[in-house]
Amino acid sequence: MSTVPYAYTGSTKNPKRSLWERSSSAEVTGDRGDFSEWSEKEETNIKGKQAAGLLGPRIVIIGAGMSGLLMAIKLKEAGLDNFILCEKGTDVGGVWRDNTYPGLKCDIPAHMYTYSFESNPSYKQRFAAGSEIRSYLERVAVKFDLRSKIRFGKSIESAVFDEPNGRWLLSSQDGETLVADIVVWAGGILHQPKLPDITGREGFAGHSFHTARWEHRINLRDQRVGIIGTGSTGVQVVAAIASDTKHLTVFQRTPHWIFPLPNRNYNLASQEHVRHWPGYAKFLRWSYTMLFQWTFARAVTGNAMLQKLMQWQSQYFLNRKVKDRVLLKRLTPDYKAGCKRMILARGYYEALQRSNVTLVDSSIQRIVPNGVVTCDGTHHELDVLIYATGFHAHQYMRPMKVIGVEGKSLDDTWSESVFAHRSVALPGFPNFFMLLGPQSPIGNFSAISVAETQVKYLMHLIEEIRSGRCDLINPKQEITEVLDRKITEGMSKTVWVSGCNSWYLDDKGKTTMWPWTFERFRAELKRPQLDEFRMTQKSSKADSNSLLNDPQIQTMLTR
Ligand code: N01
Repeated sequence: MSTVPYAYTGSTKNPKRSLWERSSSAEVTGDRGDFSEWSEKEETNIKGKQAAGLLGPRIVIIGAGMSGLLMAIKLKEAGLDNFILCEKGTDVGGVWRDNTYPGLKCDIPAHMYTYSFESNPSYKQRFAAGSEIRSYLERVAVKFDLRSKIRFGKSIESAVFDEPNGRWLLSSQDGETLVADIVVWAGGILHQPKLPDITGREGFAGHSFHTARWEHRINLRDQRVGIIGTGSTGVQVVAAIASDTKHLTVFQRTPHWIFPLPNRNYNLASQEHVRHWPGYAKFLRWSYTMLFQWTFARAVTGNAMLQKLMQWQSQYFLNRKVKDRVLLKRLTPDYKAGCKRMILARGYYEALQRSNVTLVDSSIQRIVPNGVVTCDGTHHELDVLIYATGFHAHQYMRPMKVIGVEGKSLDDTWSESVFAHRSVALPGFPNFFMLLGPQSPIGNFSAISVAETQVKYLMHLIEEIRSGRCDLINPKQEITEVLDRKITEGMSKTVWVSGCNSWYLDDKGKTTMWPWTFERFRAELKRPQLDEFRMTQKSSKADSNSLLNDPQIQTMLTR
């Protein structure tokens, strides 16, 4: 196969520009022009498109999970083929690839968790198993012919804005440097497992692991298992493994509210309906979206009546499932429902009342080699310890180093708190975009709907670049500050700040979510208002490759 490098010859508007420039100077350690992943047919296609001026700017998408795949599909649809996805893992799927714990289910109705343009007739249940969603995403990657665009095992460690040349230089862990005109970070929110800071954790002598790194080789049967954490994940795990362990000890720091939305099986006939009638699939997606939009999404963003109704239903569910007054009291939260993310799950309360399960709500004092010691002095002997302790939700792309205009780093920009311009961009980081970034609507809602809104918005911005109206798009600092202030003010009405601790809050107690309804988010992101951005041309049209050798930049990258 030919491995002819495509030489970068000019600005993003130049139809003869590169597919992927691998810079040839000292900064780059990869071989020049090794396009071994590209088939000859693809190369011919690419050359044809280059000649026709169809390729457009070089775009790197970081992450091949749900939102990265979506971005890629929409770029392809728009004829913008000059992109790759860099995926640190070995397959697509993001959190659905990483999380394989027993009991993993989508905690919103799965027909709502599909792309609007691609239904999934194969779902077997309303709350589909994680493996079904993973298979769906794998199928989507094949159907939309994205796999050849994905560089698996490529973890991007830094992104530096090469200001003189108006481009981004991305370095991966294997020493390669990629050049991009546009970067779209699609790395997800809940992808960095958080282990608790408990004395003695390292000294535990049995098997221990985080739920997002489940050790399937360990057979839990005949083992004394402990699990720390009773959030959405812990509750699903407990319900699934309780009957498969010799003894299960559940360490609860705070009880969580559970909402009783029933699951249901989809039989073959119902799957066939979805397969053959696209209108029916759309109807299902729409009706669940409406249900969640008009209930949960409103209950948490200021509708006091709906919040009370949600809490009443959750309390009623708990009262019905737990008859023991003492246990009932220990499981009843003392904060408003929705303050922590509402759990939609079944089977947890039943599991807790099994004879081989113990709920422990005394605080953990320390972990010892053969178990956990709680503050009441009890020593809980364990063979296996599972951490269902959540994720570093406020890290976003970090620890990746990102350095923007005038050498300002992302760490400095976000030193007070994370924020974004309309959840997708950042002042001082031109052409660097995010999906599901800070201030995106999260909570009990479909992240796919959120990502679709953001991708549509970004496609308008990318079109400005592709068409040549500008090379660089950078949100105005002053506008972002005003928007950020409004969002912070809007937060005061949400239930998230009503007096509980959750992953919605950062370590300063600030939430970094969208505080209003999803409809408002969609309306505000319908199209970009271009006067919110500085749209400029590159000062230089010739790439040079000295930036990564700059000692100042090198210091920042190693800091
Ligand atoms: O994490 P969490 P999660 N000592 O942060 C406890 C999504 N999700 O993985 O409540 C003792 O909610 C902590 O206690 P407390 C969903 O968005 C989706 O469960 O802080 N305990 C809490 O109980 C969800 O919201 C799906 O007092 C400690 C738990 O660990 C998000 O992921 C399925 C502790 C952490 O709960 C995160 O859920 C599952 C310590 N030192 C999850 N540190 C699907 O849709 C933490 N805890 C498939």
